[in-house]
Amino acid sequence: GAAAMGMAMTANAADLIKVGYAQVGHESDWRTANTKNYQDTFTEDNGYSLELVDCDNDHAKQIEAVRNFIQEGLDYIIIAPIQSAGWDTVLQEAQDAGIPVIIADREIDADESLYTAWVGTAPHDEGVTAGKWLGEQLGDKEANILQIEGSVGASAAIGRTEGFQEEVDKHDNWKILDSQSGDFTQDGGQQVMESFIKSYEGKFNVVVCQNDNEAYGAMDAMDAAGITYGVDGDVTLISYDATHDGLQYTLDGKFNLDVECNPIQAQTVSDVIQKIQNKEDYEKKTLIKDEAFNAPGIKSEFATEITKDILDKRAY
Ligand code: GYE
Repeated sequence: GAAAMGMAMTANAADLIKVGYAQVGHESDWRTANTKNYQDTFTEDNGYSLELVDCDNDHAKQIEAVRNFIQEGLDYIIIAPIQSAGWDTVLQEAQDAGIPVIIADREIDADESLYTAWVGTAPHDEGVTAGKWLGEQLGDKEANILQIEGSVGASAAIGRTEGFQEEVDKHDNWKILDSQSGDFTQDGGQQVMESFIKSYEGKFNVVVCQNDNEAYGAMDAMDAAGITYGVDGDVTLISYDATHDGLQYTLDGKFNLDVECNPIQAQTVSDVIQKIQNKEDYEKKTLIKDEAFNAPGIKSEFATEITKDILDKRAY
């Protein structure tokens, strides 16, 4: 009847579910893919109007974006939290206004009663995977590690750092020589790697970058200094995200390992919203599953060998 017709034609603005997404920024290819995934999913055809705000990796801007969503009286607010701390006040404001909040992608340090649901990935597990893989590959060889962390205060960085550290602590002959933030950007990765090379040239055999873009920057810095990495090089290079380009470098043997983190989360968030709309039970927390990929020819209990087939299926 009328509802079906309404869906088939351009949706009536009043019928659309109004959703605000306070997005982290545009720091990485992962983020670009995540933004596109929301734009492709929260469409008018699917019954939504989407207001997506790029918060430029600025916590104050993100709080302001959420406050604006509350003031506009949107139906749902989605937040990909830049940092995990500092959310109590604005979440209370959303709750007082009766607007459900879904935390997406990253985690926050706030009581669960302050938000409706969470959908995201498990950075701590990703860090553990990287560490276990390295242990398996090195056997009893020593590891002198340089780590380029993600953005300071972001759960994606905190979790990866802690998970990896747990594995480092199990090896007497492993050492993290230094660990600095590259802010999840290619430029940041390059700058940190250049300064690491000045301080530690000849002293490291493992570089861990907490996302693919940082790893591209680190490769540029190592190339410029004549340092070799990857399966045929002196340095084992580990990255996180497993975006298309990251997996291409893995297939080429430039990355030894790329630990996946899946940015395709919008449909899962939409499913939660639809359940709330229909007054059905929904999951308070939904974890998006990840795996890990290593260069061809490397057998591992913790990662899959990358193939051209897997790469070709990776759209982002
Ligand atoms: O790894 C990085 C992005 O929050 C999991 O943020 C996400 C991270 C991702 O900028 O590339």
